[in-house]
Amino acid sequence: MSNTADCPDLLLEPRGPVMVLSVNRPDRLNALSRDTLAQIGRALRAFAEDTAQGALIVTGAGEKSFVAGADIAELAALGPDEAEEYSRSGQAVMDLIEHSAKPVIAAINGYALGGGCELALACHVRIAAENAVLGLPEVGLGAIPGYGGTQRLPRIIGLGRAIELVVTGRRVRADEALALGLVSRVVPQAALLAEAESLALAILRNGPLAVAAALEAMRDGMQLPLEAGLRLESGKFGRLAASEDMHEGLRAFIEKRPAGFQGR
Ligand code: CO8
Repeated sequence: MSNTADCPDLLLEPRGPVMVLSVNRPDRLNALSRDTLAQIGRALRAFAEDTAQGALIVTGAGEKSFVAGADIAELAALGPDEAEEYSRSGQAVMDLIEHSAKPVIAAINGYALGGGCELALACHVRIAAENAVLGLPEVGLGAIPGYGGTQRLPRIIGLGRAIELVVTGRRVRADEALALGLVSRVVPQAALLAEAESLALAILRNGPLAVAAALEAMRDGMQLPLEAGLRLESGKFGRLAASEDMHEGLRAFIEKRPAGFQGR
């Protein structure tokens, strides 16, 4: 595991085709400073360009916290214009995650509060350890979620449930997060990274162009009326039919052999 001079608050560990990014600010429970967010942005751009890396796991270093939020000490010093800009720059990093053509999995290993929960919400898949605690407690600080929480939470768990969580600022434990659909699996803490890795490897056995197209169709389709979403889906289906991968996948099924996808 290494952190580079470029990303001192992150640990970056390639595990074969899966990159594990751990936010590592132990004295702040991995809270995100502006600089930490910029480092995550840089790491994401490097991941996007690295053809050896097919999937990313985002987690927190240590056993207590995924990410305990934005760094409250920094927020306390913001005026109105700065606060809006701060929110926009954090949202841009979350957008990079959500728009990744390669799957990004949040492995939530403890507190995922405020900006930490919003970081997890931007990931394509969320799995949690049994000790995970999630929530958007910003209203208790007199603020609101500013890294996409008011927008992504309702899209993921539905408006009614999201309103209740956001306006109470209530924290939920892993089992309730699972029941709400906020995470898709809960596993013992010791198994979390292995589970995230095997999920990533399962995705990587599929056609990468198809995975990217499916992620994009679901993400963009959620913003569209059903009819437009269906057209979006058909367009992507048609374009995939021009790929070697789709022909390989279909031929491999007929020939009863594993597919050898090339990403072309
Ligand atoms: N920011 C800065 N420092 C933090 C944060 C944080 N979010 N969370 C914890 N820390 C620090 C503590 O201050 C403490 O430091 P010190 O040892 O110097 O006192 C250290 O981490 C350990 O924390 P605790 O002693 O509090 O540990 P506990 O086990 O007692 O409690 C909790 C753990 C429950 C997680 C508690 O630390 C807590 O409530 N943290 C704050 C959680 C929170 O409210 N997060 C939301 C922050 S606001 C936000 O994320 C907004 C995002 C959108 C921003 C938009 C830009 C404008």
